[in-house]
Amino acid sequence: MTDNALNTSRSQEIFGAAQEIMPGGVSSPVRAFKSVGGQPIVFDRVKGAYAWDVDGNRYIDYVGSWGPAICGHTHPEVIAALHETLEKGTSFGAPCELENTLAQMVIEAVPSIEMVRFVNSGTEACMAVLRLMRAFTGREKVIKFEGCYHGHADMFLVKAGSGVATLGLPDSPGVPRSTTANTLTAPYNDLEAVKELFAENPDAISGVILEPVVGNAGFITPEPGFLEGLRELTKENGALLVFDEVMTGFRISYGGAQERFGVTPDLTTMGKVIGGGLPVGAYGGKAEIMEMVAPAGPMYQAGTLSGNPLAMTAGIKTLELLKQDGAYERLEATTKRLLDGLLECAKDAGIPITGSSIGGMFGFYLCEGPVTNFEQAKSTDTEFFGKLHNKMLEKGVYLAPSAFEAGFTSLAHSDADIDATLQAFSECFYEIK
Ligand code: KE4
Repeated sequence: MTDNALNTSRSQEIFGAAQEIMPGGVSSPVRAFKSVGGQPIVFDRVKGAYAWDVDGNRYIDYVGSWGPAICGHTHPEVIAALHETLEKGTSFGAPCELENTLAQMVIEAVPSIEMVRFVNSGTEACMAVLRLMRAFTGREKVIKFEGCYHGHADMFLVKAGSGVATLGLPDSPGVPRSTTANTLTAPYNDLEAVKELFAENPDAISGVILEPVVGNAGFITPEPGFLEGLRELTKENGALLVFDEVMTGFRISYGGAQERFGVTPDLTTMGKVIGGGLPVGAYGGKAEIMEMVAPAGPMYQAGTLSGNPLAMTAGIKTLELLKQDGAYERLEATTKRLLDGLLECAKDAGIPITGSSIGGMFGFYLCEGPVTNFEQAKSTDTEFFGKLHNKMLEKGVYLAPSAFEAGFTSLAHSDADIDATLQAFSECFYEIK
């Protein structure tokens, strides 16, 4: 990979205009490159493992639209299926058999899910699942973990990860104290802290919600016994265990983290991959609990575009591709080769680094490690990461524009792409240090 300053004049022109008409020039904060500096790259098109910007520069893409592009961008079979559905309509606002098809696939794949409701984003799924936790248990408090991100609904914007951590927002303005008073937090991987919260709030906690692998504070895996311990603690206290698998669902295995780690929650939220690049979120779990959701039960939740045929089609085709033999073995091998190579490049250059990967997601911190919770994650060298991010762009590699985000591979990333990426990392580490 040769080092060359990128021509991004068209990106700068478009992003400059965007900032005049949209807050920060983006539709979602993390895209604004605030924490890595420099100007966001304006995408023109994507295909497979690659993205091209409006100036014609090509990048190997490790964001993949933040998870959905797990089969590679614009997979021909997904596009063909979408064209077919398009002819019949994009949204009905009425029942459609495609919803049955995707629901059946999700139920067959995910151990905790006997019944599922589709929504339009991970945020909606997490909002609804919290309401369901409260409706089912009659309790108002919820435990979340520092650094975990469950979308931008008020009650979750407490010590959240992703863009909140990236932008250093302590707790967003506009969130009433009365709303977050019922949100209790604990350090990730700290079972004792969870035990204490249950002891301090007897019969008041509806449940515990967590990312079973944290992808919104960088990349933090559960310590042995952590998920199992939460399963026991919630059962002992008459509370629900909820896995937010918006990111890990169909990403770290076909059955998600709950299949991979063998711990079955009561409820699960999903998103990203199950929409195959179109807006889909979902929440599901035991039928006994899900039957509370209107119109089967009294807990209200609704959505104009929920379950629309176009989004269902993209999700169905994406899961069909992922079900094919060898898909996850290939995804795992690609991601592990990338991460192992990255750690080696940094160590060769004498750069402190720690990191790991599971299935099609990975993450690293520029510090000695280990990193088992958000507090430790904050010791990563964000300044070095900013320089690394910018230099990798110059070398044609697009990493998540934040030190507090996971990275994503796809079935389209080739060995040559991984080799080129590792070459770029190695050059960058020596150029920056
Ligand atoms: P959305 O509302 O963005 O579809 O999903 C919210 C959400 C919920 N739960 C988890 C575990 C998530 O990772 C997310 C969204 N993830 C971020 C990336 N870290 C979306 C990117 C963005 O905010 O632009």
